[in-house]
Amino acid sequence: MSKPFYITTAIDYVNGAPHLGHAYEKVIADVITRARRSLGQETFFLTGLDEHGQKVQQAAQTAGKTPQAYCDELAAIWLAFARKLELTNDDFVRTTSTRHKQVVQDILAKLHAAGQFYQAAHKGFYSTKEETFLTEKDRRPDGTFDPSYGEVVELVEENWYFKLGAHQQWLIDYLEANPGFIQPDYRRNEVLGFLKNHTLEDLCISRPAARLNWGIPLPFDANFVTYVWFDALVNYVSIPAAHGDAGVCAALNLPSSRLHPPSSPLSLWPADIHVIGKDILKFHAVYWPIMLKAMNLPLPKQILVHGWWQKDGAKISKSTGNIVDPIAVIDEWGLDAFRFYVLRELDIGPDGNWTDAGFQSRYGAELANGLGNLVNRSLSMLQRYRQGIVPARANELAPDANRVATEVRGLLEKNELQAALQSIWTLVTRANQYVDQTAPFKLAKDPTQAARLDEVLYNLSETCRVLAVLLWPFLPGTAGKIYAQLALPGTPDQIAAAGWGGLAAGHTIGQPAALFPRRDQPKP
Ligand code: ME8
Repeated sequence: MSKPFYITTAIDYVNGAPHLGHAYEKVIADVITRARRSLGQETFFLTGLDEHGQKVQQAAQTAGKTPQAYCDELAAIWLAFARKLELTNDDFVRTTSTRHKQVVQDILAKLHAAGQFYQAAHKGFYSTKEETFLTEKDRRPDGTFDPSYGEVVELVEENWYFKLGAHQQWLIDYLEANPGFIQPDYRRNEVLGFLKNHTLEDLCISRPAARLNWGIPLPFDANFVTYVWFDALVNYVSIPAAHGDAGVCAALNLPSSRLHPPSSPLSLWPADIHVIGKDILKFHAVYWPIMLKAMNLPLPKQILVHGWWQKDGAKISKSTGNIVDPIAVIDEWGLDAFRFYVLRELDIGPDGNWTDAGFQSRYGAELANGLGNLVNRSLSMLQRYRQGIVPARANELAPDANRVATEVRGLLEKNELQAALQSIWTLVTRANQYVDQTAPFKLAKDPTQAARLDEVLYNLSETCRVLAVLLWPFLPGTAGKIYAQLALPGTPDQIAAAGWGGLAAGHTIGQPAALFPRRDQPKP
């Protein structure tokens, strides 16, 4: 049984509606998944929802609903959002599902039996409003806590702790020996710096049920529920277990009778990539590897860390109204325009800044006037001058197309999505220049230039076909439309088809139609 390329995203808190940051991360994972499929690999793409914990409990309370009813309602919205983004996820985890909760409890029971946990009392400053312990770092320079924390009281609380400290040197050695484990490099250096300069505190893995009951009960102590991060991280292996992953089931001694393994089990773990945002790096690069080591499971191959979006240079925030509603953008401009902007504008790593003007400028220049214009005029001229019938093969643009296809293949293997788009657009630009240089509209007026016009039209229509193949992971709808306008069967979802010369002489194309309608009016 071959192991699919297994990719995950962070699972989102269901304490509100999805925003730009959530959409961006899911689109990154979707493009990487489609790219791997295009490169000929089997894939398994997991995304989903983090439904337990204080944030969700509070949001449910505010909405006047039980946490489960609240989660069920929001899960429908988030699932619809995944469909809106045309994510090709193979499963969708909800941490309130039985298949997940059981695995969390199995792991807790196993680690407890192995002596990995201990109980201790913690004395600290507790914000009743935020329902969280504050640390020394939360103090203002004058020693007081910010009034936004409300009343802060000193409290002693019993909890269960997971022994992390014993694994600190092991983790440092692992990160040093595996430079690709956390990407980009500066994120890896951040984690190494943290580990080398701090003594790891043990991780509190419980919350007293008396103050937070929206969580998975500890199987060995009914007075506590599981800390939401311990619960959430486990999704990356609970879903493989639910798909009958033999390695996970064996390492965790999961009773296969209870898991109802599917008739054709999948071998998923270890994950090839966890795609996450920069704020949750410590959980994935410190706690999760140590949890896996304690479970006797191998570590994921890579943690790929993206940056955060701002809007107009300021933090995205519902309360200040500084938001980008991805659904509104998609409804107005189309899904592919949204996918293109976020991937072309921002490399995976640094922070980005959304501006409506920047979005519209890329839409106009690169999509409407660049790609859209190229495809539309190429296919329109083939219709007008040759009744849509593809002339004999010609190879003038073949070196450019083949160079870009090779470059894109290499960049997709390295998950360099922005660079891949830049490379694809060198071909768009080259082909648009070719139209201007060869002036087929003039050639068409001169019967002695018929053979030259044939050559030009073949070069252009074949370039459109190659572009559809290269674009498919990024802009699947647009790639499909180009294929349909070329009247080619199937989906351009295999990069192997990008080799020059795929369009056969004598083939009749379909009707061209604008891919990205021009918008001369700025968005109101
Ligand atoms: O952290 N720009 O959930 P979450 C880019 N449930 N990415 C952003 C962003 C922004 N402005 N805001 C948030 C959680 N994100 C946990 C994860 S995983 C086992 C549990 C990203 O809903 C953020 O970095 O707060 C994270 O990767 C994802 O959205 C979910 O954030």
